[in-house]
Amino acid sequence: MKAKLEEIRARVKEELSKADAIEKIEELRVKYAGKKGELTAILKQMGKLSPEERPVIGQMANEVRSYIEKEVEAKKAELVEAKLNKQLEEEKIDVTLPSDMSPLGHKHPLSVVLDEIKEIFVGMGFEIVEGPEVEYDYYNFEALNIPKDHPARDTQDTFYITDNIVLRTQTSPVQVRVMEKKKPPIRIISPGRVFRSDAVDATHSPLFHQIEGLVVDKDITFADLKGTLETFIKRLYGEDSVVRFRPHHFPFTEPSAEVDVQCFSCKGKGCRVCKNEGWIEILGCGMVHPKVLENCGIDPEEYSGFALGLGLERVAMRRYGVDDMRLFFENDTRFLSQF
Ligand code: 2NL
Repeated sequence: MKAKLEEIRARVKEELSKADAIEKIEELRVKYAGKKGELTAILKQMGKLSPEERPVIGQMANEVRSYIEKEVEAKKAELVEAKLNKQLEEEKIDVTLPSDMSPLGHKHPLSVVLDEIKEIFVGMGFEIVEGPEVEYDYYNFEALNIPKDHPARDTQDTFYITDNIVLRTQTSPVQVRVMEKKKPPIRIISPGRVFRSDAVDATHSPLFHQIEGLVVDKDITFADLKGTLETFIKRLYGEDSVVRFRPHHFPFTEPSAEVDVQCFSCKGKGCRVCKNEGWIEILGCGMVHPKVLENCGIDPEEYSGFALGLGLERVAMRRYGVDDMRLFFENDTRFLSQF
């Protein structure tokens, strides 16, 4: 029996040294020291021993059992550590390596120009006001002195939602709403999307952006309009810009004008940029029509005002030399990444 115990101990030692997985070690423990293991089998035969032999063999069996348990635990710990070290080695990350650069986006060219225009007007004391893109016919047309038979109301130009609801064709309705609510002084710009049922081509889109401006106060004159717009254009196109006012007609202003800037490419001589005109049209403007003020509950005998409107796409096309408006709306990054 003694020899058998020695032999078990030797076999455990031998097998443990060969074991390379935690599961195998556990199997080993069960095989030798488990309830149905070899050691237990030997202990069951203790009854056959003489009373003198029993304690000696008993002690020896206990020693072998604790030897097995100790060695099994030690080997287990060794393997767990080895496994962890291997994992740590394999999953090592060099935190000092430079990372892949994720591509940075940037402002859309229309936003660049819009932000610049907003900044100029805010600098002159204007507030920025926005409003609904779906409007009542009343706010888009009626209040602005655009009569029922005016060509601007033609179904060719306006998207009708119902008989009296439209997609706004300009941002003036935002300003009408402000005049209705607020007593002058009023000094606002209203930028936003506007809609016209135009066929798409290089210079027309059914959706484009407009910026309108409105000033209403006591004693506002055409001189205020001229001064403000000259300042605006010089800030936008450079202090040496030459500006001219040309008589025009809008139903919502009287008198009305269009404002041109002398071609910055040929200085007025005529070239491809200005289509040989020498001048480039920038915006439309005028003194707010007394009927419009009245429609909004403002007494035209007490107050006067001026208004202006300009298209954002046109400004951006000139600024960046873009000859096709559609490029702004296609979101092709090969185009957009150039700005
Ligand atoms: C253009 C230029 C313009 C206005 C817009 C306006 C707004 C109110 C009252 C009076 Cl609330 N006028 N806006 C004035 C003149 C020109 O836009 O080319 N429009 C077709």
